[in-house]
Amino acid sequence: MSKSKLKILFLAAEARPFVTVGGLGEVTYSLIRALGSLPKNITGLDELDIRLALPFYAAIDEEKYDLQPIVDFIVPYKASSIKAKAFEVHVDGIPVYLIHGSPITKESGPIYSPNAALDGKKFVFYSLAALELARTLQWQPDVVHANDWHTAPAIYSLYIRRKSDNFFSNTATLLGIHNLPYLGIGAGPALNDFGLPPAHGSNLPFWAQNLPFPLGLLAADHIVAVSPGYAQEILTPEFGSGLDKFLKSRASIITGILNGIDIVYWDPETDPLIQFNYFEGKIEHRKGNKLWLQRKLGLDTNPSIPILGMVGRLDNQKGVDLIMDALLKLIDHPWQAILLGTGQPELENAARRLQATLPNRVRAVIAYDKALSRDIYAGCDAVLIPSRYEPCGLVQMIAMRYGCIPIARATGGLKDTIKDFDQISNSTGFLFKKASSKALAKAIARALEVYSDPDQWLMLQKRAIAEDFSWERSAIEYLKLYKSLTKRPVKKSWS
Ligand code: NHF
Repeated sequence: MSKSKLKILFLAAEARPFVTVGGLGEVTYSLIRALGSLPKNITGLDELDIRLALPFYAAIDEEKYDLQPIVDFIVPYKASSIKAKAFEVHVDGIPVYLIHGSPITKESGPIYSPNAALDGKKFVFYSLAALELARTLQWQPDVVHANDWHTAPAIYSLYIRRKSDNFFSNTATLLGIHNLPYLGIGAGPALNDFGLPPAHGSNLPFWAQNLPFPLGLLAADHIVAVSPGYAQEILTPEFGSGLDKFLKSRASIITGILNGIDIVYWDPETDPLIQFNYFEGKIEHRKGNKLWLQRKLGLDTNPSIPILGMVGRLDNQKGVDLIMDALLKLIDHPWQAILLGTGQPELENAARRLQATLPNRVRAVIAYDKALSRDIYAGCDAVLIPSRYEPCGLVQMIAMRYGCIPIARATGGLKDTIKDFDQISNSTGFLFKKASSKALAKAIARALEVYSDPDQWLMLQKRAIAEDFSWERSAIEYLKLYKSLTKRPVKKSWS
């Protein structure tokens, strides 16, 4: 007989609308919303009870939400304990718990802290507090779905306590990998202080036996990487962050499920932040956005010059350095470029330098600017995504939905979501293999050539816009996985 109610506790360091630093915040919100909106005839359940717990960061604006204090409880710490308090708020019908406690302070950063020790204490506290909260509420989750290193301690803790703690003895665990290289270095002492021992005797490499993410990966009943491509890549030395051999030993419980995008939030037809709304059938209206963008940034207002955009963190992972070198190699081609984001100071400076070198062609906007990012999707012709690795990537999916063509490195989720112009007649973008400025420059040159044929470019845009990146399909895959996990015996020793 199938279970009529399924209870999922979702843990992540970020979630829109409360806090979003990167893709994780976007994915958390849109995935739980998609799960929460699945109709009963699809879920086959009387109730899918999904709840989210978040740290109550200093950056969350209390005034904006109708927060209800619900319970006080404690989290064991060293020989004593730390007091915690939970507030509840509903977002699109989903209960969200904001967890307050002394390790979640202003000093421990608005969200992430450059101080690994403070960050470690904050996230281990929050992970364990979320479990204690469930216990205090007497709400027994069937599955705890944690994400990345910040919440991996909850998975490890469940593995340890399931042997003797009746409340959680049947709670299954799922750990999402959004960004493997961030292993939680610096959080080792906090694990120990909160009573989580190193996993000596396990098959984790010795150096990883006291790190949150590896411990979560060791303990989880199932692991999900955010694209099928990344699920394969993490098993290789190039992308495995030193854990590739260990992850290979767990390959049978690793699945890749592609992220989606919230197609209501990202919709050029209704987007209130862009100047001219449009849809596939009226794609020519994009031109107004392009001219507006050129004017806004003081570039030549000429619709025939292709604009290349870049939106996101200015860091090494994203290959921002490759963009600057590649553009300099393409000086003889017609283009304008807009780089938007913040990140590593040396890359921010390099972007500023590029603008100083090519003041008529380049704009480097070193800021987090939501409105300008929308203008870029709606007004640029192409977006550059030369990531060194990309677990899934959202920029390419959003860009395609706005008819902005991705020029991206063939890695992880980029490879899974973009069909390269050279290979397939139903292509949606341009892919290149090697993480070099030469390879990127070649891909840009290919795109510029296609751009010079307006009919061909239009066909490309129409195909890109027509791609379906909505969450429903992936939400159904997660649901299937949750259901299958509740049927498997939970893991009580290292495999
Ligand atoms: O899309 C959300 C995001 C991914 O590729 C992205 C990344 C961080 O690097 O899953 O997480």
